[in-house]
Amino acid sequence: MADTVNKTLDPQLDRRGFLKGCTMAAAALGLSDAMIPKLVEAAATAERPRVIWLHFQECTGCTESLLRASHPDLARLILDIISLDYHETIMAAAGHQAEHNLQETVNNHPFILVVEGAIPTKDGGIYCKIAGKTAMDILAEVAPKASAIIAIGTCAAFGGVQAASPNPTGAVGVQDLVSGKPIINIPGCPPNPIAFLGTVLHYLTFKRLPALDSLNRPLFAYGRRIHDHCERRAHFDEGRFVEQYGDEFHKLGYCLYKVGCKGPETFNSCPAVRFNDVDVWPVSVGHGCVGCSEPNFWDTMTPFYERLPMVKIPGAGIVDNADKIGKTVLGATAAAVGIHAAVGIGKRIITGKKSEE
Ligand code: FSX
Ligand code: SF4
Ligand code: F3S
Repeated sequence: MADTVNKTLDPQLDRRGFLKGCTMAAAALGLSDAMIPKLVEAAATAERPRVIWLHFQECTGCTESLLRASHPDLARLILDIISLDYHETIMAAAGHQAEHNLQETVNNHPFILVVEGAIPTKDGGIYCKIAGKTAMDILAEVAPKASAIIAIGTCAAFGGVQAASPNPTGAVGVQDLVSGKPIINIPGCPPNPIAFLGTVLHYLTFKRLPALDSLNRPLFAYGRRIHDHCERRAHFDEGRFVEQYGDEFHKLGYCLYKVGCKGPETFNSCPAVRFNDVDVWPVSVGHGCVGCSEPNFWDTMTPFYERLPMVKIPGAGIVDNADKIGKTVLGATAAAVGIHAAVGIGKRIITGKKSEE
């Protein structure tokens, strides 16, 4: 039954595409060129880990950005290095056969669990059901048997937009319910496919998960602040701002801080890795970052089109101030996370194994 999803997709990736994808992942991981052959070898020869991919409360944007991106090589590479045994959006199986596939892998094989979407916990979790079971119950059944869990997207990592106040369904992320397993968060709404690919390739090459930050995000992808790598940063430092979308300063590519860019408080690799073959990211096409990879961004980063609550902006030499802004708002975010974790959680899934790295 293994690999039922892969067989429904395109023909094999050619050598050129394979090498290109591995090279991109190596660059994202911050590895030197000398490490590329090791990565390529692992991608080509390592036993492909079985993956069960569960969908809960979300828009399927994570899957879309991963598999339908204008990087066909990237999508194909991801599907070449994992054995995707269960994925509700793209698997050929349906109904009882699909459920059988899920049980077969869960009960008989080691597997990595990927969760996309938040888990509603209010009223016994009735706001998301698949095959008659709540998302909470499915997670409670599958998570304890997984070798590791990847929460893909901000919904699975932190609850996502559906957790916005007043969070009517009690939506939470995987780590709010599951403990005792290695959990790696790959947030973003949607995340960059390279963050997922880099994580899997790191696992295959080095036999362990990449180093994580305090929010369980891989440091290689989330260790840098957007603002510090933004191509509009010189405009910020010089006090050249867009005052209104569509104004002359917008056309000149000035900094989007005053129209709401949350780059100073967001940690992600967007300016460096960018999206799709056209090599763009939100700020490069004229829209501020909304902080989509940060916990509670739906509450703490709104209104999206208003500037960060802060001090007045001097015309120049603002680098230090920008750094202070980031710290202040991140403090507020961390406090919000604490509150979020303390309330509204229906039940917790304890798996009994200690977390690893
Ligand atoms: Fe959507 Fe994924 Fe956003 Fe959530 O991405 S792009 S709502 S993070 O779970 O499908
Ligand atoms: Fe770039 Fe936004 Fe920072 Fe301006 S505020 S430099 S647009 S990240
Ligand atoms: Fe999200 Fe900001 Fe990147 S909105 S996609 S973290 S630029």
